[in-house]
Amino acid sequence: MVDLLLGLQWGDEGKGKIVDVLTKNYDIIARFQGGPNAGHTLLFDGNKHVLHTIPSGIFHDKAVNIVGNGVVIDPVIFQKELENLAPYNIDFKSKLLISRKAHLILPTHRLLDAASETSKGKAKIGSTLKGIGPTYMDKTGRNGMRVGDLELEDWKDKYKALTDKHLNMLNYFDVDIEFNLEELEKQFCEAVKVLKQLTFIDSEEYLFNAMQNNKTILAEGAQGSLLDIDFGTYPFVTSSNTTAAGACTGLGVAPNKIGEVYGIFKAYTTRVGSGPFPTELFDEDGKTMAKVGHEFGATTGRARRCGWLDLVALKYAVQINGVTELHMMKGDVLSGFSTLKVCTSYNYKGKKITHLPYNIEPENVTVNYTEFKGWQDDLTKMESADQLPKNLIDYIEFIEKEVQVPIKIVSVGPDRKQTIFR
Ligand code: 2SA
Ligand code: MG
Repeated sequence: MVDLLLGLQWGDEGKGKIVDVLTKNYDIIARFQGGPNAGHTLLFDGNKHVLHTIPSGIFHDKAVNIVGNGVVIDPVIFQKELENLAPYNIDFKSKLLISRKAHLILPTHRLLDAASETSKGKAKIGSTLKGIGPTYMDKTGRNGMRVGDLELEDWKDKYKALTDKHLNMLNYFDVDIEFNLEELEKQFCEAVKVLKQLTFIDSEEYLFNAMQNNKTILAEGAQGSLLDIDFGTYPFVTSSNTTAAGACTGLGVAPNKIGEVYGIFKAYTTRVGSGPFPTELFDEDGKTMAKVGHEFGATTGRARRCGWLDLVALKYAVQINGVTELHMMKGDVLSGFSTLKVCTSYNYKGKKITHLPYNIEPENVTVNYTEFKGWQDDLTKMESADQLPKNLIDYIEFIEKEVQVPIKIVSVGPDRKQTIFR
C-alpha cells in the first residue's frame, strides 16, 4: 500500500517536517505533483533546510526518494538544490530517482509565467513565478518536454521547437519582460548535464515492483488542498491536483493501493498569493500569528496572510482526500492568545451553511466563529500528550468532533524532535 501525506489548507502546513519525522517508517518517499513552487522546510540538529523538488525523505540513510511523473522539474533549480545538499554526502545516484515521464520547466516557461501574471495586473494569481502554470499547460496541451526526452540524441531540437513557440507566445502578451535568452539557455544546458547524472526510472513500474516486494511507500503532497486545480479556490490555485487523486495519476498508483491518508493542517490558517480567504485577519492577532509563526514564503520570501482556523474548509479537504489521520501543526504559535476563534459556518446567500460553496469571495461569504479560551503555556519544550494544556486539548477535541477524524500528531515547533504523538 501507499500512504499519502497532504496539506489540507493553502499550503505551508508543515508537510516537509512530518515527512521527515515519518520517513523512518518508510522505504520509499515519492513526490507526485507540483515542482519548485513548493518550499518544504525541515529543521534538525540545529540546521534548517528548504527543499523544493526533492522529497523530504532525502536526509535518511535508508529511504529511496522518487520524483514522480506528476512533478514538473526545473533543472536549474534542481541543480541548486543538489548543491545545497553537498555537505550531507548523499549518494543521489541510488537515493534519488527521477521519473522519465516528469515534465521539464524550460527557461521560457518561467518567462511566460511572468508575462501572464504581469498582464493580469491586479487580478494576478500571485504565482511563485517558477513557470508552473505554463509547464502544466504544455503537458495537457501535449507539447511538453519530459525528462525521458533528455535521453534522446535530438533533445535539443525538441527544446528549440518548444522555446520558439514560447517566444512567439511572449509576443502576444502586451508586457515588457526583460531577459537574456542566451544566458538562460546556457544555465539550462549545464543543469541538464547535472540532471542526467541521476538515475531516470519508469516510476510506475518501480513502485509496482516495490509494492510486490512489500516495501512501504509514502507519497508526499505539495501545496495544499485549497490550491487544487479542480477543488481549490479557482482560479487562485496551482496547476496540479494537490489532493489524494493526484497521487494516483502523479505516481501511477491504483486507487485501491492507497492506505492511510495523513492530513496536515495548521492550528490557524495562512495563504500566500492572491485569492479569497474568509477567516483572514487584518488586525493585531493576524500580525502576531505572522510574527510568531515566521510566516514568510519558503520559496519566494513573500509575507503569508494569516487568519483563524476554518473548519468549513478543513472538513471539505478531509472529505475530498479521505483523510484517515490528522496532524495539527503550529499550536505553539497560538500560545498567549486569551481568546481563539474557529470558523464553524459561513453565511452565504442569506443562509448559514457548513459546506464550501462555489464561490467564497468576501462579497459572497461572511463567517461565524466559535470562541475558545487560549492557553498561555510554552508548548515548545513539551514532549508528550499528557503535558499539553487543557485548553489546547479542548481545542483539539472540538476539531476532532467536527471533522470526525482523530488528531494523532501535535507539532509544537519546527524541529524534528518537537513532535507529540497522541
Ligand atoms: P504557482 O506558482 O503557479 O503554483 O502559484 C499558484 C498559486 O499557488 C500558490 N502556491 C503556494 N502556496 C503556498 N506555498 C507554496 N510554496 C512556497 C512556500 C510559496 C512561496 O512554501 O512558502 O515561497 O511563496 C506555494 N506554491 C504555490 C501561490 O502562492 C499561488 O497562489
Ligand atoms: Mg511551503
